[in-house]
Amino acid sequence: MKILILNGPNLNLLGKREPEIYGSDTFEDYFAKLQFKFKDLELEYFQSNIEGELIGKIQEVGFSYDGIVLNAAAYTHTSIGIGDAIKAVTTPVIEVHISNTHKREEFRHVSYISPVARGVILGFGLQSYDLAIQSFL
Ligand code: CA2
Repeated sequence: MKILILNGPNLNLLGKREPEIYGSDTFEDYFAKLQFKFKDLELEYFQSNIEGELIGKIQEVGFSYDGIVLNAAAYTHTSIGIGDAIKAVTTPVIEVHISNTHKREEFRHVSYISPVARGVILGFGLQSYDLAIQSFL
């Protein structure tokens, strides 16, 4: 089973800035733990700060992979383009967030991903990604 973990803008700063909100692990460290835990899965990780690159990656894998775990970060709240890409592909997408966006500013309560995602997992820290992977098993 092939699953892509796709992270959006600024998530490359995980573990380096704002640990009180996002924790102190880098995503690379956490990804290694996921690969160890889910040895039978082919996990791939891609991060970009560029909306078009995220859309390109969704199109690239979206007809062949078994799942996409997507944290579109700030683009969650703005990107009709990412929402349209998810709608256009056949691979199911689970939307994840590290923080509980509903406990935060009102602009984070809106998601262009949720209406086209298979499901949404948020507020469990990095464990949100683990839970999303489990939903494909
Ligand atoms: O809680 C989440 O996972 C978010 O997707 C994170 C986004 C935010 O815009 C969403 O509303 C919720 C922000 C990602 C920024 O990540 C940073 C990590 C470390 C330091 C600074 C930013």
